[in-house]
Amino acid sequence: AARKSELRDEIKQLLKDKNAVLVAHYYTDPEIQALAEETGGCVADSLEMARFGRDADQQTLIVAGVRFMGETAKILSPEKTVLMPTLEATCSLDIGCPAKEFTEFCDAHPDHTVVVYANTSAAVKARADWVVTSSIALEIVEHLDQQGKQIIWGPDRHLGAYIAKQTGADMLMWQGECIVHDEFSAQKLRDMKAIYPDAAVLVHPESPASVVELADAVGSTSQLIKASQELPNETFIVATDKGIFYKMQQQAPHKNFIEAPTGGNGATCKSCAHCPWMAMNGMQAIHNALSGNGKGHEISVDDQLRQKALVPLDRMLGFAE
Ligand code: CIZ
Ligand code: SF4
Repeated sequence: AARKSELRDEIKQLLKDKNAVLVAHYYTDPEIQALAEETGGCVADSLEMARFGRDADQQTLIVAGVRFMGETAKILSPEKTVLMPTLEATCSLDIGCPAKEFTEFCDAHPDHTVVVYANTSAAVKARADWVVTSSIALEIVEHLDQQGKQIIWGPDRHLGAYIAKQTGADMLMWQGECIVHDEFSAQKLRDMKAIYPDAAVLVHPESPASVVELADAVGSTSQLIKASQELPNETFIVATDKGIFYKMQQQAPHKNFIEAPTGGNGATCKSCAHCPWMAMNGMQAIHNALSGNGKGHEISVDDQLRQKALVPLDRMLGFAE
Protein backbone atom coordinates (compact mmCIF):
# COMPACT_ATOMS: atom_id res chain seq x y z
CA ALA A 1 0.00 0.00 0.00
CA ALA A 2 2.88 2.35 0.79
CA ARG A 3 4.39 1.65 -2.60
CA LYS A 4 1.01 2.30 -4.23
CA SER A 5 0.65 5.75 -2.74
CA GLU A 6 4.28 6.52 -3.55
CA LEU A 7 3.67 5.49 -7.13
CA ARG A 8 0.60 7.70 -7.29
CA ASP A 9 2.48 10.70 -5.90
CA GLU A 10 5.34 10.18 -8.34
CA ILE A 11 2.95 10.00 -11.28
CA LYS A 12 1.29 13.24 -10.16
CA GLN A 13 4.69 14.92 -10.05
CA LEU A 14 5.66 13.52 -13.45
CA LEU A 15 2.43 14.78 -14.99
CA LYS A 16 3.31 18.28 -13.79
CA ASP A 17 6.97 18.11 -14.73
CA LYS A 18 6.22 16.81 -18.21
CA ASN A 19 3.22 19.08 -18.85
CA ALA A 20 1.17 15.95 -19.40
CA VAL A 21 -2.45 15.03 -18.82
CA LEU A 22 -4.00 11.61 -18.20
CA VAL A 23 -6.88 10.60 -20.46
CA ALA A 24 -8.51 7.38 -19.26
CA HIS A 25 -11.28 5.13 -20.55
CA TYR A 26 -14.17 3.92 -18.37
CA TYR A 27 -12.87 0.35 -18.73
CA THR A 28 -9.50 1.00 -17.08
CA ASP A 29 -8.86 0.08 -13.46
CA PRO A 30 -10.61 2.21 -10.80
CA GLU A 31 -7.32 3.58 -9.44
CA ILE A 32 -6.43 4.92 -12.88
CA GLN A 33 -9.82 6.56 -13.32
CA ALA A 34 -9.50 8.11 -9.85
CA LEU A 35 -6.03 9.42 -10.66
CA ALA A 36 -7.22 10.97 -13.93
CA GLU A 37 -10.00 12.75 -12.04
CA GLU A 38 -7.69 13.96 -9.28
CA THR A 39 -5.17 15.39 -11.70
CA GLY A 40 -7.49 17.31 -14.02
CA GLY A 41 -7.50 14.67 -16.74
CA CYS A 42 -10.56 12.93 -18.05
CA VAL A 43 -12.41 9.66 -17.68
CA ALA A 44 -14.61 9.06 -20.68
CA ASP A 45 -15.74 7.01 -23.64
CA SER A 46 -13.68 7.03 -26.80
CA LEU A 47 -15.55 9.99 -28.35
CA GLU A 48 -15.02 12.20 -25.30
CA MET A 49 -11.41 11.01 -24.94
CA ALA A 50 -10.76 12.14 -28.51
CA ARG A 51 -12.31 15.55 -27.92
CA PHE A 52 -10.57 16.06 -24.59
CA GLY A 53 -7.17 15.13 -26.01
CA ARG A 54 -7.61 17.43 -28.98
CA ASP A 55 -8.62 20.39 -26.81
CA ALA A 56 -6.14 19.85 -23.94
CA ASP A 57 -3.54 22.57 -23.35
CA GLN A 58 -0.86 20.13 -22.25
CA GLN A 59 1.89 19.16 -24.68
CA THR A 60 1.78 15.48 -23.75
CA LEU A 61 -1.22 13.19 -23.56
CA ILE A 62 -0.98 9.92 -21.71
CA VAL A 63 -3.80 7.74 -22.97
CA ALA A 64 -4.87 4.89 -20.69
CA GLY A 65 -6.99 2.67 -22.88
CA VAL A 66 -6.20 0.65 -25.97
CA ARG A 67 -4.07 1.33 -29.01
CA PHE A 68 -6.75 2.82 -31.27
CA MET A 69 -7.48 5.47 -28.64
CA GLY A 70 -3.84 6.57 -28.62
CA GLU A 71 -3.76 6.59 -32.41
CA THR A 72 -6.91 8.68 -32.57
CA ALA A 73 -5.37 11.17 -30.17
CA LYS A 74 -2.25 11.40 -32.33
CA ILE A 75 -4.26 11.78 -35.54
CA LEU A 76 -6.17 14.69 -34.02
CA SER A 77 -3.13 16.27 -32.35
CA PRO A 78 0.01 15.53 -34.37
CA GLU A 79 1.89 18.30 -32.59
CA LYS A 80 1.37 16.64 -29.21
CA THR A 81 3.34 13.75 -27.76
CA VAL A 82 1.00 10.84 -27.20
CA LEU A 83 2.15 8.20 -24.72
CA MET A 84 0.46 4.97 -23.70
CA PRO A 85 1.15 2.80 -20.64
CA THR A 86 1.75 -0.01 -23.13
CA LEU A 87 1.66 -0.19 -26.90
CA GLU A 88 0.62 -3.85 -26.63
CA ALA A 89 -2.93 -2.99 -25.57
CA THR A 90 -4.93 -3.79 -28.65
CA CYS A 91 -8.58 -4.76 -29.28
CA SER A 92 -10.15 -7.86 -30.84
CA LEU A 93 -12.10 -5.63 -33.24
CA ASP A 94 -8.91 -4.00 -34.47
CA ILE A 95 -7.14 -7.39 -34.77
CA GLY A 96 -10.13 -8.86 -36.62
CA CYS A 97 -10.14 -6.14 -39.25
CA PRO A 98 -6.81 -6.05 -41.11
CA ALA A 99 -6.51 -3.04 -43.43
CA LYS A 100 -5.67 -5.08 -46.52
CA GLU A 101 -8.70 -7.38 -46.35
CA PHE A 102 -10.99 -4.57 -45.31
CA THR A 103 -9.84 -2.44 -48.24
CA GLU A 104 -10.56 -5.31 -50.62
CA PHE A 105 -14.04 -5.66 -49.13
CA CYS A 106 -14.67 -1.94 -49.65
CA ASP A 107 -13.22 -1.97 -53.16
CA ALA A 108 -15.63 -4.77 -54.09
CA HIS A 109 -18.56 -2.44 -53.24
CA PRO A 110 -17.47 0.96 -54.55
CA ASP A 111 -21.00 2.42 -54.40
CA HIS A 112 -21.19 1.96 -50.62
CA THR A 113 -20.41 4.55 -47.95
CA VAL A 114 -17.81 3.11 -45.59
CA VAL A 115 -18.55 3.59 -41.89
CA VAL A 116 -16.05 2.22 -39.39
CA TYR A 117 -16.12 1.98 -35.65
CA ALA A 118 -13.41 3.91 -33.81
CA ASN A 119 -11.99 0.55 -32.63
CA THR A 120 -9.85 0.19 -35.77
CA SER A 121 -6.34 0.94 -36.95
CA ALA A 122 -5.39 4.24 -38.58
CA ALA A 123 -5.09 2.38 -41.88
CA VAL A 124 -8.69 1.16 -41.70
CA LYS A 125 -9.89 4.64 -40.76
CA ALA A 126 -7.97 5.99 -43.74
CA ARG A 127 -10.17 3.85 -46.03
CA ALA A 128 -13.41 5.05 -44.40
CA ASP A 129 -15.85 7.83 -45.23
CA TRP A 130 -17.01 8.07 -41.63
CA VAL A 131 -15.63 7.02 -38.25
CA VAL A 132 -18.18 6.50 -35.49
CA THR A 133 -18.12 5.58 -31.81
CA SER A 134 -20.95 3.70 -30.13
CA SER A 135 -22.31 6.92 -28.62
CA ILE A 136 -22.97 8.48 -32.03
CA ALA A 137 -23.19 5.54 -34.45
CA LEU A 138 -26.98 5.42 -34.48
CA GLU A 139 -27.41 9.11 -35.39
CA ILE A 140 -24.78 9.01 -38.11
CA VAL A 141 -26.15 5.87 -39.76
CA GLU A 142 -29.67 7.35 -39.55
CA HIS A 143 -28.38 10.48 -41.26
CA LEU A 144 -26.73 8.46 -44.04
CA ASP A 145 -29.79 6.24 -44.45
CA GLN A 146 -31.99 9.31 -44.88
CA GLN A 147 -29.73 10.34 -47.74
CA GLY A 148 -30.38 6.94 -49.32
CA LYS A 149 -26.82 5.67 -48.84
CA GLN A 150 -25.91 2.00 -48.81
CA ILE A 151 -23.42 1.34 -46.05
CA ILE A 152 -20.43 -0.87 -45.41
CA TRP A 153 -20.13 -1.31 -41.67
CA GLY A 154 -17.11 -2.59 -39.79
CA PRO A 155 -15.91 -4.26 -37.77
CA ASP A 156 -18.40 -5.08 -34.94
CA ARG A 157 -21.19 -7.29 -36.29
CA HIS A 158 -23.31 -7.10 -33.13
CA LEU A 159 -23.25 -3.31 -33.00
CA GLY A 160 -23.88 -3.26 -36.76
CA ALA A 161 -26.87 -5.60 -36.43
CA TYR A 162 -28.30 -3.47 -33.63
CA ILE A 163 -27.96 -0.28 -35.67
CA ALA A 164 -29.40 -1.90 -38.80
CA LYS A 165 -32.39 -3.06 -36.78
CA GLN A 166 -32.94 0.37 -35.22
CA THR A 167 -32.53 2.39 -38.40
CA GLY A 168 -33.55 -0.03 -41.14
CA ALA A 169 -30.41 1.05 -43.01
CA ASP A 170 -28.96 -1.11 -45.77
CA MET A 171 -25.70 -2.34 -44.22
CA LEU A 172 -23.07 -4.80 -45.40
CA MET A 173 -21.31 -6.13 -42.31
CA TRP A 174 -17.73 -6.99 -41.57
CA GLN A 175 -17.77 -9.96 -39.20
CA GLY A 176 -15.81 -8.80 -36.17
CA GLU A 177 -16.63 -8.86 -32.49
CA CYS A 178 -15.48 -7.71 -29.09
CA ILE A 179 -14.33 -10.71 -27.05
CA VAL A 180 -15.64 -9.12 -23.86
CA HIS A 181 -19.20 -8.29 -24.91
CA ASP A 182 -19.57 -11.36 -27.11
CA GLU A 183 -19.38 -13.51 -23.97
CA PHE A 184 -22.50 -12.24 -22.26
CA SER A 185 -25.08 -15.02 -22.07
CA ALA A 186 -28.79 -14.44 -22.71
CA GLN A 187 -29.74 -17.74 -21.06
CA LYS A 188 -27.91 -16.93 -17.85
CA LEU A 189 -29.13 -13.34 -17.94
CA ARG A 190 -32.72 -14.56 -18.01
CA ASP A 191 -32.02 -16.65 -14.92
CA MET A 192 -30.43 -13.66 -13.20
CA LYS A 193 -33.42 -11.45 -14.03
CA ALA A 194 -35.65 -13.99 -12.30
CA ILE A 195 -33.54 -13.64 -9.14
CA TYR A 196 -33.59 -9.81 -9.31
CA PRO A 197 -37.02 -9.02 -10.77
CA ASP A 198 -36.75 -5.30 -9.90
CA ALA A 199 -33.36 -4.79 -11.50
CA ALA A 200 -32.94 -2.80 -14.71
CA VAL A 201 -30.75 -4.44 -17.34
CA LEU A 202 -28.17 -2.20 -19.06
CA VAL A 203 -26.55 -3.54 -22.22
CA HIS A 204 -23.81 -2.27 -24.51
CA PRO A 205 -24.73 -3.03 -28.15
CA GLU A 206 -21.44 -4.84 -28.78
CA SER A 207 -23.26 -7.70 -27.02
CA PRO A 208 -25.13 -10.40 -28.98
CA ALA A 209 -28.67 -9.55 -30.15
CA SER A 210 -30.14 -12.16 -27.77
CA VAL A 211 -28.68 -10.17 -24.84
CA VAL A 212 -29.65 -6.77 -26.26
CA GLU A 213 -33.26 -8.03 -26.46
CA LEU A 214 -33.37 -8.41 -22.67
CA ALA A 215 -32.23 -4.83 -21.99
CA ASP A 216 -34.11 -1.99 -20.34
CA ALA A 217 -31.53 0.41 -21.76
CA VAL A 218 -29.09 -0.12 -24.63
CA GLY A 219 -26.25 2.28 -25.26
CA SER A 220 -22.63 3.33 -25.25
CA THR A 221 -20.72 3.51 -21.99
CA SER A 222 -21.64 7.15 -21.40
CA GLN A 223 -25.29 6.44 -22.23
CA LEU A 224 -25.37 3.46 -19.84
CA ILE A 225 -23.88 5.56 -17.04
CA LYS A 226 -26.60 8.15 -17.67
CA ALA A 227 -29.30 5.46 -17.64
CA SER A 228 -27.98 4.12 -14.33
CA GLN A 229 -28.51 7.55 -12.79
CA GLU A 230 -31.83 8.35 -14.41
CA LEU A 231 -33.74 5.07 -14.12
CA PRO A 232 -35.54 4.78 -10.77
CA ASN A 233 -34.37 1.19 -10.10
CA GLU A 234 -32.18 0.44 -7.08
CA THR A 235 -30.44 -2.50 -8.72
CA PHE A 236 -28.83 -2.81 -12.14
CA ILE A 237 -27.53 -5.76 -14.08
CA VAL A 238 -24.81 -4.43 -16.34
CA ALA A 239 -23.62 -6.06 -19.57
CA THR A 240 -20.41 -4.23 -20.39
CA ASP A 241 -16.82 -4.17 -19.09
CA LYS A 242 -16.84 -4.07 -15.30
CA GLY A 243 -14.47 -1.08 -15.29
CA ILE A 244 -17.62 0.99 -15.76
CA PHE A 245 -18.77 0.17 -12.21
CA TYR A 246 -16.38 2.77 -10.82
CA LYS A 247 -18.27 5.61 -12.48
CA MET A 248 -21.74 4.14 -11.98
CA GLN A 249 -21.13 3.65 -8.27
CA GLN A 250 -19.59 7.11 -7.93
CA GLN A 251 -22.59 8.77 -9.58
CA ALA A 252 -25.14 6.69 -7.64
CA PRO A 253 -23.52 5.48 -4.40
CA HIS A 254 -26.71 3.96 -2.99
CA LYS A 255 -27.53 1.80 -5.99
CA ASN A 256 -26.42 -1.79 -6.52
CA PHE A 257 -24.60 -2.84 -9.66
CA ILE A 258 -24.27 -6.47 -10.63
CA GLU A 259 -22.19 -7.94 -13.45
CA ALA A 260 -24.22 -9.59 -16.18
CA PRO A 261 -23.33 -13.29 -16.49
CA THR A 262 -20.89 -14.53 -19.11
CA GLY A 263 -20.20 -17.86 -20.75
CA GLY A 264 -23.25 -19.73 -21.99
CA ASN A 265 -23.80 -23.50 -22.28
CA GLY A 266 -21.59 -24.42 -19.37
CA ALA A 267 -18.54 -22.66 -20.82
CA THR A 268 -16.42 -20.63 -18.42
CA CYS A 269 -15.65 -17.06 -19.33
CA LYS A 270 -12.34 -16.06 -20.87
CA SER A 271 -12.41 -12.30 -20.43
CA CYS A 272 -14.99 -12.42 -17.59
CA ALA A 273 -16.38 -8.96 -18.31
CA HIS A 274 -13.02 -7.24 -18.22
CA CYS A 275 -11.03 -6.46 -21.34
CA PRO A 276 -7.57 -8.08 -21.08
CA TRP A 277 -6.06 -5.19 -23.04
CA MET A 278 -7.63 -2.48 -20.90
CA ALA A 279 -6.25 -4.41 -17.92
CA MET A 280 -2.69 -3.90 -19.18
CA ASN A 281 -2.93 -0.23 -18.14
CA GLY A 282 -1.41 -0.48 -14.65
CA MET A 283 -0.08 2.33 -12.47
CA GLN A 284 3.48 1.07 -12.90
CA ALA A 285 3.05 1.15 -16.68
CA ILE A 286 1.84 4.76 -16.50
CA HIS A 287 4.88 5.62 -14.40
CA ASN A 288 7.17 3.91 -16.91
CA ALA A 289 5.61 5.81 -19.80
CA LEU A 290 6.05 9.18 -18.11
CA SER A 291 9.53 8.60 -16.75
CA GLY A 292 11.09 7.05 -19.84
CA ASN A 293 12.29 8.52 -23.12
CA GLY A 294 9.13 7.52 -24.98
CA LYS A 295 10.56 4.29 -26.32
CA GLY A 296 7.94 1.54 -26.15
CA HIS A 297 5.29 4.07 -25.15
CA GLU A 298 5.05 6.78 -27.78
CA ILE A 299 2.41 6.56 -30.50
CA SER A 300 3.40 7.53 -34.01
CA VAL A 301 1.22 7.49 -37.09
CA ASP A 302 2.59 7.74 -40.62
CA ASP A 303 1.86 11.24 -41.86
CA GLN A 304 0.11 10.30 -45.11
CA LEU A 305 -2.06 7.83 -43.27
CA ARG A 306 -2.73 10.40 -40.59
CA GLN A 307 -4.02 12.94 -43.07
CA LYS A 308 -6.35 10.39 -44.66
CA ALA A 309 -7.66 9.08 -41.34
CA LEU A 310 -8.25 12.62 -40.12
CA VAL A 311 -10.96 13.25 -42.73
CA PRO A 312 -13.57 10.71 -41.48
CA LEU A 313 -12.64 11.43 -37.86
CA ASP A 314 -13.21 15.15 -38.32
CA ARG A 315 -16.48 14.36 -40.07
CA MET A 316 -17.64 12.52 -36.94
CA LEU A 317 -16.50 15.28 -34.59
CA GLY A 318 -18.15 17.90 -36.78
CA PHE A 319 -21.40 15.91 -36.79
CA ALA A 320 -21.25 15.51 -33.00
CA GLU A 321 -20.77 19.22 -32.34
O1 CIZ B 1 -15.75 -1.33 -26.09
C1 CIZ B 1 -15.10 -0.30 -26.28
O2 CIZ B 1 -13.92 -0.34 -26.53
C2 CIZ B 1 -15.78 0.98 -26.17
C3 CIZ B 1 -17.10 1.00 -25.57
C4 CIZ B 1 -15.22 2.10 -26.60
C5 CIZ B 1 -15.87 3.41 -26.49
O3 CIZ B 1 -16.56 3.80 -27.44
O4 CIZ B 1 -15.74 4.08 -25.47
FE1 SF4 C 1 -11.90 -3.92 -27.87
FE2 SF4 C 1 -13.82 -5.08 -26.52
FE3 SF4 C 1 -11.59 -4.43 -25.30
FE4 SF4 C 1 -13.31 -2.53 -26.10
S1 SF4 C 1 -13.67 -4.05 -24.55
S2 SF4 C 1 -11.09 -2.51 -26.33
S3 SF4 C 1 -14.08 -3.42 -27.98
S4 SF4 C 1 -11.79 -5.94 -26.94
